[in-house]
Amino acid sequence: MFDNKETFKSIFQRNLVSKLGKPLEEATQEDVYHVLGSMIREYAGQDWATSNQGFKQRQDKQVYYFSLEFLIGRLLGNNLLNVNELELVRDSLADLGFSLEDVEEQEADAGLGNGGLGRLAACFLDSLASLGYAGHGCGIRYKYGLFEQKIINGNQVELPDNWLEKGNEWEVRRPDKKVEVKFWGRVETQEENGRYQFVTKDAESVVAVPYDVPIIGYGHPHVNTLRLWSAEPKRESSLDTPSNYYGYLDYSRSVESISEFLYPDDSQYEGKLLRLKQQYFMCSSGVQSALRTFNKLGLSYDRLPDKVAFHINDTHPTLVIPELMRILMDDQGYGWDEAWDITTRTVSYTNHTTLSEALEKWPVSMISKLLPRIYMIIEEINKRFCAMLLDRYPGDQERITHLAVIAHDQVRMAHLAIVGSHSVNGVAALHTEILKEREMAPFYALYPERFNNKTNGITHRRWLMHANPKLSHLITETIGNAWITEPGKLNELTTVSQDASFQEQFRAIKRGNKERLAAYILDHTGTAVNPDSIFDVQVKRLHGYKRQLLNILHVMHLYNRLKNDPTFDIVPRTFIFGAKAAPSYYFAKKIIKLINNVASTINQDKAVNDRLKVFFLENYSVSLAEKIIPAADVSEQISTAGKEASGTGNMKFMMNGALTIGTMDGANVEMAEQVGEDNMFIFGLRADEVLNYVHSGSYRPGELVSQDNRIREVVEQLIHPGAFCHREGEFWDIYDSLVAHGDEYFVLRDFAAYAEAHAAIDVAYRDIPDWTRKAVLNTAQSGIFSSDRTISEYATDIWGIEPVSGYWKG
Ligand code: 26V
Repeated sequence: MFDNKETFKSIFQRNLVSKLGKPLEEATQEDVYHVLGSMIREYAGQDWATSNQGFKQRQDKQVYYFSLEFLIGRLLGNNLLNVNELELVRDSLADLGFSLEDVEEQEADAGLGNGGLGRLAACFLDSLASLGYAGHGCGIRYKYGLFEQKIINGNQVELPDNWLEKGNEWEVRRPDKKVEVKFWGRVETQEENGRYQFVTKDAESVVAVPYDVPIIGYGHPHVNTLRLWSAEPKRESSLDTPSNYYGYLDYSRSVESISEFLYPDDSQYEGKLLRLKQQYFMCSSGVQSALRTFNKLGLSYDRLPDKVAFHINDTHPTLVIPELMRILMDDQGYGWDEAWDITTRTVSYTNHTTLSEALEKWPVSMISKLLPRIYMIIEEINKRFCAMLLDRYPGDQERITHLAVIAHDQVRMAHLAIVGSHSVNGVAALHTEILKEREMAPFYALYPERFNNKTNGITHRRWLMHANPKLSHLITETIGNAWITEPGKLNELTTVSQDASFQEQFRAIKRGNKERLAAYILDHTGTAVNPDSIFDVQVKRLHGYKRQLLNILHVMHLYNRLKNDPTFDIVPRTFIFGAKAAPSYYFAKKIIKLINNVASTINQDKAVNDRLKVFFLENYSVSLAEKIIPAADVSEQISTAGKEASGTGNMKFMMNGALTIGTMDGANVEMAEQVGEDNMFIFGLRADEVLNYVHSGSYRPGELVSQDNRIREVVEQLIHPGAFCHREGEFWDIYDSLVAHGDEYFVLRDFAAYAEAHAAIDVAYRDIPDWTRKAVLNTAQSGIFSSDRTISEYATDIWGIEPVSGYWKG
């Protein structure tokens, strides 16, 4: 791209003048960010056009990954990495008096997602482009991303995330590619030549305008598209009377609200009309736009499944199924059976959770009014599906009601997604087993060939090469650079895991990352951190099943011991938390408050704060994760077994050489298979044991409270004013959830095992060479968790595609 530093510097300065009218001396860091970003975007534009032409000429099958969430984070550093200009730009900017790291800080995170599901979609985009697949994202350009979290007096406060305030260098508005999406109205049936035609009358039209973001592949000129849709009002010509004009303003505001904000709830379904509108808006726009591209090939729609795959990320985009049926039947004239065959062969679906409270069920009254034609189609899908079931299970009405797509006046989106697609996958081996054997067992009995597992992955380009450049260099110096394109080769590090000089360098890098995080913490909290302490980190969304509560109760216990037992000797430990709670999730917010109370008491207590410190870092986000994860020694992955579908943070920590303390849940199970249980700290109930307790109803947390002094002491501290509880009953709700309401997440049941695992960490950390060996082995065995592996599996097993261009080996 730039031949050398001098060329870069002169092009850069020219752009500074032409774009901002500023000479170098007057440029701010923000100016540098904007100019550099626009240069990279424009440069990628060439390859983008070439990639698109290539797709068309070769008639490559296109994958469209539909997701309500893409948690991208920042793009500057990653794009520089992928176009292979990171070093040159860093050095050149340094010559000009700027630090690339500081310039990167100017970019707002694209926080268009809640957590794991949205971040997975972003990792997948990076892998699709880097492996040279024709695979694109389809989502919504929310004006406001996930809220910004502030902690005030220990409580979470949400502020709007106005991420577009300073503009977005990466997007291109494409008004020429707009489509129209229709809501409300009524369906009229007309008979034409003996065939029924369905026409929706008096519908409200919304214009969907795409904003395209180039997704640049690593090391070769392959650029895919993330197409984010924005809702705009349709301009009517007859606004001549004042009442019409005010009516138009109302309409216009209601339209714009569709792409206004991302719903900040995860794992908690709420039947909000606006959310349903968002879903259909995205599905309809994406399907129409993909079919427009397909149309240019001049092929029959019979060939659609050979040329197009629609993948739906969780059930949120399930309306892709009836929308495709609608277009095939109403616009293309297909009969039901042919349209159904084409649709099911085109669509595939990933399940991301078995939590029943997250399952989407839309009220029939809502869907049928908002989307009358779509609802008719869903009804017909349900009718035919139930008829098939009746044939198979005659008289078994109970089973049929249990499986139906529509029952009890609700449309069950997961059922619609399974029935209407050719592939259903879970996101880790254990999760897929639970789907097959438990949650979706009756569907598995019907369609065993549809179910498959695709264990999640993370892009090692963002999470290792970009987040931890020094470790990446050390790895390359040691085993060569083949691991970059074949991350499985990280396992060649196994041979140096005990090499003293390698270990020393590995540790120095971790230490440097810890110093950097310590500086961040000091800057943001005013409290100093000892970089020689064990950095023990739990960062993820706040949810009961993720058990941040188990972690903080154990910290409270450590504090109690340090205060009461003068012989208690521990390696200094710094516990770090980061988590956003859904704004309406009362219990989760109480846990944030508890963590902050504990942090403030411990950090101020001179009797312990040389050995124990606790931090809650506010506004956990992708860019903060990139600072925290490379600095971690211990990774907390402690969900109630059977509840965490996969987890992906677990993989990021592993890749960066942290040791996991975790339950046998989600992908932790496969991590243990890779690295060996000796190199992790596995504890707690297994998924089948949890299930047995649930079935038998035999778990009695109250007994643990009376039997175990440690537990009794900490649960009492939740309600009696003292070190952690500032007023009588401050944490009654937490106390009750554990003691009176049966401790749904088995926090107390796993407490003893968890404390034991922590004690084992304390012992293990004292043997520095052996700890380092384990850490190196974790990095070495993490390659399989690259999303490149995951995406290759989706490509082969689900989408039936091959790379259309290969890595550039230059
Ligand atoms: C659910 C809902 C429910 C309705 C309201 C809006 C909303 C928004 C997001 C979600 C997603 C919940 C599912 C989810 O995020 N699952 C996570 O997916 C990760 C990627 O597969 C996986 O690693 C995590 O274990 C899983 O919890």
